[in-house]
Amino acid sequence: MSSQRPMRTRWHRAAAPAAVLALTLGLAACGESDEDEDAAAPTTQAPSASPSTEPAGGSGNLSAFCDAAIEVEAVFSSSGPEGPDQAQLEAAFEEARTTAPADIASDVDRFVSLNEEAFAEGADFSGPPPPEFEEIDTRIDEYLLANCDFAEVEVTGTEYAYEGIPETVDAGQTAFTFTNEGGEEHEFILIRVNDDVTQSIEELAALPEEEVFQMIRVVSFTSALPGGTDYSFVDLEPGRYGALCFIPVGSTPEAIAAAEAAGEEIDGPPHFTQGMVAEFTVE
Ligand SMILES: [Cu+2]
Repeated sequence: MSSQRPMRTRWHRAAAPAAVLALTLGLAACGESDEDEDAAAPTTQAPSASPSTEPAGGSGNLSAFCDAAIEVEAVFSSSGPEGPDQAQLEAAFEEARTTAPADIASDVDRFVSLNEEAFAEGADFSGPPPPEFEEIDTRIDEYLLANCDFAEVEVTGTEYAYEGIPETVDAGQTAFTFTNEGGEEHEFILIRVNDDVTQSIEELAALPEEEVFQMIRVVSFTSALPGGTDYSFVDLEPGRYGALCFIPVGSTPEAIAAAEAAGEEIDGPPHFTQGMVAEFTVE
């Protein structure tokens, strides 16, 4: 629960493409971030002029809320290293807030507020998210899974493979549930390969960053420690998709904690080079 690694949570979705790149290059993605606990510190709740100061409680339009949740994730996941587009993000947040059913409205309101505070303060997202954020995020995810009419794909990760990814998946709104049944941390990074690209997912993963982002886009970014589960909600369009894990071999929770305490990175080869990579077609 509290053992989520900072870089691997939805709180850091905005930084996910950058993390992919850094890990592709074998660089430290988030090793130098122990002194920024003030980055996400809550400010006093002074009302601002933003439209997000309305009280919690939306229209209760479940279908529109499900759409909005997918849009929020899409805005985060599709952003480049510079972070998400602020106008798109604000619009998606506002749609989620104003359509949230009563059962989940207060969580959505707080989720949006925490994000807005972090962005307003220029948070670099390299520190751990507040525990409150993780709890709210999980409640919203579970609500979406139980109430939205999403197709569901259940994926498990072990050393070093994915299981449960079909060869073909129907286009449309889809919930991916990623459960880590292994002994190391794993991630499930979902990418859409551009139509004119023929390279394998492994070949793409090995390319320099300035090349690969001309050839793919990140659809979602999910990770879990051993025994953990995380979710992503996406609207799949037809095309070629890949899933891959950049976590270095040897990333047990104990090794991760020891490396972080020492200010070091685990330097094993990325899991995708050991077989933790998959490809499927959406049609
Ligand atoms: Cu892995």
